[in-house]
Amino acid sequence: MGCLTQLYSPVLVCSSTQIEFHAFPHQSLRSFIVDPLTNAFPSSQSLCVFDSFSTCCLVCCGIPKMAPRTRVIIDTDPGNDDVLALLYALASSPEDIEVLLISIAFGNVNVQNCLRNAVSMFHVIEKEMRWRKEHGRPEGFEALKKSKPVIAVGADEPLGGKRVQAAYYHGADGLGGVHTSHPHHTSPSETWQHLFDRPPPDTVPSSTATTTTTTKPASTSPTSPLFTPSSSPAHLEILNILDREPPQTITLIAIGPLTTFATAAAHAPTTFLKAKSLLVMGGAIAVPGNMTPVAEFNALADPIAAARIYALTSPAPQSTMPPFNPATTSLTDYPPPAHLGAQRLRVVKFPLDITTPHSLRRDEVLATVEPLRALGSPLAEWVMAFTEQGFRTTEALNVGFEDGGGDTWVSLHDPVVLWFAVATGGEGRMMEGWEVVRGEDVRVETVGQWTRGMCVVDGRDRKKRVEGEGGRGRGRGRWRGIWGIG
Ligand SMILES: [Ca+2]
Repeated sequence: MGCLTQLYSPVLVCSSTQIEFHAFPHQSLRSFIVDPLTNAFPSSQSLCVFDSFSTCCLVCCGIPKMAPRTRVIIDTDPGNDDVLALLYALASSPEDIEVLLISIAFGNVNVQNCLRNAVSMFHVIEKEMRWRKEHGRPEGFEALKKSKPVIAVGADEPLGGKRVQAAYYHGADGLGGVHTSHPHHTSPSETWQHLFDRPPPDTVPSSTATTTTTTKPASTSPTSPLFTPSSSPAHLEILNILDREPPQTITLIAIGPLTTFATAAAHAPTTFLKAKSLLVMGGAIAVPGNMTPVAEFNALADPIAAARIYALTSPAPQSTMPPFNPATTSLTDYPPPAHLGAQRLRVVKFPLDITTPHSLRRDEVLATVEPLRALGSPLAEWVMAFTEQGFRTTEALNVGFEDGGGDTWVSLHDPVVLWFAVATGGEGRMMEGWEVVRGEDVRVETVGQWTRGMCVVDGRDRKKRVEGEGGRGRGRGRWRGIWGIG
């Protein structure tokens, strides 16, 4: 079943997580990349490239567009589909979404390559807006124009184990070699290489501080009109925002490994728990993984970070924490529940089960994006370059794509999460037409030789305890406390 997995603060006295599965309107996202670029035509009713997309989806699904604006922090490892997701968010209506911070971390490739891709994306957007203006078209990117996001650099290594990358799919540069094939669209090196240089150590906030007071910009490098670079570590920028904004108003979005969010949570858990919710692309529940037979990439890249984050959905976080090993993680345990307060983290998880079916076909791109490329759109040229590389890689790696051609498709894993954030206000309280199944229990394997990053789903029909019901011994929900596991 295509599903949306939602973990949130469990209602059980036990430590098990609870999950909701939602049927998802698959077809609605198929036009994700098509509509944005098509809508750049002056004939469109939309003033920005992606704005009418969400409206289109909601109309198609018969869902009234009533969600409030979502204020978000996005942690990302760009990456082909990361870039598409970011473009979608930044080109949405400012009434739907405000992107406060883009946190760049390792994942598909190392953090420097991810940073170059993100900064180059803004470089291309700048060129695209200029091109549209020169040709009498709406500039688009209304959310971006209304609110200039901060960009900060986060983790470059997982909390434990070796760094796993997805260069086999995304290319060594993370965007299918676009910096070699289309170097004119790459941000000048002086813009991205030193824009985020850290200040001298004596001006860096203490690693134990919960917040800093201001974003620390680089001093001498040229800046972008479209974003504010920060020289503060991304996890501190995340805590800055959560500290200064009212509780339960900021939605965190993870479309890469969870390392930076886990680091923020470890430094200041009570501040981190001020987040409204955390939307996570990652994991594979009832489908095979895309990196190993059982593991999805983001979960495999840092399962310890994922387990630490998911533990915060429990009233007893320690009971589902990964085994602490000072040799493999520098982060300490969370304080006891009494010190964390009553708030628990609400995690909405988007596993491969629901993201994979949201696909983009080559013939759709050729029919709608190619004409714009031919007219000279910088964005269309850039997007076509790395999506075409994605099609070719898909044909080379997978069974069933031997013939190539227009039927070849790639999945839009990360854009699904941003679509959800825009369409629902991050609430997850959707939606007519969605099926919801509650009460599942999902945990992440952190140490297995062949199962690292696997989502372990307790689908047994054992009875669960309910809130207020006591348990014998170490009994915890269906797990019954075997081996001391909650
Ligand atoms: Ca990603």
